[in-house]
Amino acid sequence: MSFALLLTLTAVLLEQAPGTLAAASGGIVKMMGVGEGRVSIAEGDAPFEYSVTLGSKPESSVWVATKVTSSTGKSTAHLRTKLIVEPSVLIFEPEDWSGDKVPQQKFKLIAPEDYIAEETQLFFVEHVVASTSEKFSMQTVAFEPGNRIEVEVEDNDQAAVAMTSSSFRSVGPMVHGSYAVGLRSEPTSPVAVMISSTGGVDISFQPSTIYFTREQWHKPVQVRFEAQNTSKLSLLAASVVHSSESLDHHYDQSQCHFLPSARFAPFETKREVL
Ligand SMILES: [Ca+2]
Repeated sequence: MSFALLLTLTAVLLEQAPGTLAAASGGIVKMMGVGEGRVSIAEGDAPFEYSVTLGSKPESSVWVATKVTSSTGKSTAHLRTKLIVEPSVLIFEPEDWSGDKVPQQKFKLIAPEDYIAEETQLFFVEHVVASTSEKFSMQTVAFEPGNRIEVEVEDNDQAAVAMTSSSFRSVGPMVHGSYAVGLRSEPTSPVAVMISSTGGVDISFQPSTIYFTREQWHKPVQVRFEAQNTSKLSLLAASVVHSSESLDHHYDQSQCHFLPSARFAPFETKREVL
């Protein structure tokens, strides 16, 4: 029988679940602790738990499962990493009802910690039931307060290219300096950061293009630069300029945030060291 229920449940999960088609004779699936059906979870925080019970003792096993969809319509593969429901199925058996005892079971909504900037996302958790008991078939059952729970997942990541301030020293006619560049969040595609200078001083950079991938995005890269045969005045007028390119829109030039800013004066200092 379990196998038959599993097949039914799978079939119901694959189909778009009908709304709340509550027939008068149908059973009730109650969700407790979900208020009006809207909850909010911060990414990486403790799971949100709610209890499920049935309005009456069933005649046979009742399976309750969930289906997660996103308001943005992204693929299920992506959703699985953003909102997880555990366990995958709750099973209520008639023998769980003894005396006045009303069995309750819990679903946990988990928003796992990650390092990707996604902004706040809205998900829908829908419930489906499968049972050989007529009262608890998907066609007759009613959900209280409703079949669908809206789950807002608050993201705690911010996409940005961040850099340290530069240090430098002059050696004869040469001025050598360095600073570091890193990403604040994991990109969904490789990111190229291009470095150039303006202000009439020829500054060379090593490297002049930095590539960050999903594997090593968290390691800041040291950038060395040098200028030569130039005056203090022109050095002070020089700027280092950053631009970026990526298929991840957070890191593409049009939307990319640079911290503290996309350009800075590498030879500016309060101390008279030049
Ligand atoms: Ca995130």
